[in-house]
Amino acid sequence: ADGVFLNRQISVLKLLQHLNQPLVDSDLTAYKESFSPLNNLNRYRDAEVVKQYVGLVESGKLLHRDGIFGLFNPEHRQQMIVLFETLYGASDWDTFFKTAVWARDRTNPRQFLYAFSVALLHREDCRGIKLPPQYEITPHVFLTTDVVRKAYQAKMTRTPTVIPMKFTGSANNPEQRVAYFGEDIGLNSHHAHWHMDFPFWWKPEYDGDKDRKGELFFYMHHQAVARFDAERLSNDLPVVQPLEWDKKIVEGFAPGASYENGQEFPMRPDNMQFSDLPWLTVQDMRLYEGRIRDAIASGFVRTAEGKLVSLNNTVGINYLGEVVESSVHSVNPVFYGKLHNDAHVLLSKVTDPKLRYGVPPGVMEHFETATRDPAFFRLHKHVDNIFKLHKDLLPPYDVSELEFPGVKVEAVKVIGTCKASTPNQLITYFDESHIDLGNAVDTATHKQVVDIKAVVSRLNHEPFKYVITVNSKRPVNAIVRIFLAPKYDWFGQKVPLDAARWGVIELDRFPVKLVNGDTVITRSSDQSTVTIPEPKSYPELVNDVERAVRGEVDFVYDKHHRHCGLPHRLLLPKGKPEGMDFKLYVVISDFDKDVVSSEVNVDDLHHISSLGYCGVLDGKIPDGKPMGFPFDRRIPSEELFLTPNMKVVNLVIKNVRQKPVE
Ligand code: CUO
Repeated sequence: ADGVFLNRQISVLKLLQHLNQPLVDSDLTAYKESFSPLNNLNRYRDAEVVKQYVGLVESGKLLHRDGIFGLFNPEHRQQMIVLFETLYGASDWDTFFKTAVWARDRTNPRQFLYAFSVALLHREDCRGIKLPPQYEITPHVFLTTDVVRKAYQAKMTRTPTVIPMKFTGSANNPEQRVAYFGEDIGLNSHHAHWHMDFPFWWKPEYDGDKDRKGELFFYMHHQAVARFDAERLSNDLPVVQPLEWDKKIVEGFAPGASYENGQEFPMRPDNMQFSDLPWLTVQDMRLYEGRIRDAIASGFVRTAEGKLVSLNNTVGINYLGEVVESSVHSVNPVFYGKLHNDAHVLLSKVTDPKLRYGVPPGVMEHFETATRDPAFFRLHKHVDNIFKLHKDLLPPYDVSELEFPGVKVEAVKVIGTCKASTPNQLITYFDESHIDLGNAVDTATHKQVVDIKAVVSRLNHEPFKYVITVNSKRPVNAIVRIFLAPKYDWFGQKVPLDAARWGVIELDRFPVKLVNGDTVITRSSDQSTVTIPEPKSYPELVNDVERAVRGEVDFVYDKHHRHCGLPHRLLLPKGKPEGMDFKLYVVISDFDKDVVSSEVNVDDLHHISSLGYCGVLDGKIPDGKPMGFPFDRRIPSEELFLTPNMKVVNLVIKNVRQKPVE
């Protein structure tokens, strides 16, 4: 990486340190005095928006620094958008960064962080810059209160400490068995970043066209639910039941965490019922959902102008995703409401719906924390069922859409790289990961650094590779799509393909060139295009850049770096100690038919990282097939479905106590 980039990268890291306290770094504080947005109005796309933001600051109307920023709170969000537009509209890096420094100490820290992060992720001149992990910038919202308390103790006594963090709940709660998944910090980070890359409040006038954002909303959450169900089956729990507006929310949840200002995240007891909020009733939810269901049944949505838009095609899901989420792109937010977003708020406020007790927002009201609550998956199962209704009304793929004439998958093998590996048997285990708590307790002015970390247990798996032998009658370009599905349901019954298909987990999707005759494709698990590698911890990242500045190491500049993506550790579901049966599906399709434009070249796609669940940041998603193809539609006949370009093999996933020897 060059000096300009390194300078930007280190500036960002410095800016986000100790966000709850005023900046002390002298390199940055210099800007605080020397730069003023109002004196530089010609350096922004929209001077009015800059004036609006400065006006908010000066009038004292901005959310207090000690307040709790909630993205679903319309006022908080509007303020954040004004700051975002100011930062995003800055005409060059210099203006952008100086504005950020100006805003940092004047804005609520998490409100600032959100606006700054989204602006950074979308600015052309910030491509490749790495944000530190969310859970190390604002550790409070990710950590349990007891860990934070212990961290303070360690700080007071200046004792370097490693504090074990347990999953919330107790063994009396069966849901506890899958807490390792919902509470995984990497999963929460992936989810938070997905919503930063595809904000529901993203306006059409911002540039960057957010290709298939509504469909991605469906698919990323659909996969999260499918994965949660596979984890549940791995732990002898039945698949998650959808929430219904009129039924009890059976599972409670106690986050055991506190906001930076000391207020506790509310706990929800078992069997709560949805109730009306002052501005939103449960009846509204039924009404909006009824309209959405009517739209699906009739095969079209009605736009705000009264036009009918057909859903009976491959783009129908995109319209529906925007409507259900509901994003600014919804064709008719007044008529269809904000079903999914409002459900997050209803759940978050369910213990104090009349706002009588000043209870702060629940975990469901922040994308950074939502997946901790089992109700997150129940809500998204409900939402997913709405999408399923639509997909089930589309005609099943016929053979001509499934087959790839002349191409036959001869053999599929999955091989773990551990010493004791058996073919088609993969190993998962739990390992330990450290979270740096420097920003939870350190004071920015306190020079003496005490090493304080939390240690959490995380699901991981042995590295493995797929070996796929394909025979082709001619040299041709292809896309390999790999999926995994549990073989048996909770009752121990074999799952028929038409039921299993909705629960398949996407493991990988990548282009290949097939030669005339046999091609042996070898693909390692860590190349997966649904996952991202483990992010570096905050101090590690700082250290790497500082060393690169001194010329000691090279800091790899990757323009295509993504923060969104399932943590690679979670690629495989846990499985069982005695081994759990899965089916692995390999589908080879015709690259030239699938890609969105003839200009997409097989050789140009290697930079794509977490395309599967996170799409792309610029331009069009190269793979034009509906997400989840070919499992997204009904499969009336297994025999007709499995054309020669597909193959299914049995796979066993075994969870062991200790990391196997590589
Ligand atoms: Cu991601 Cu409900 O959209 O959490």
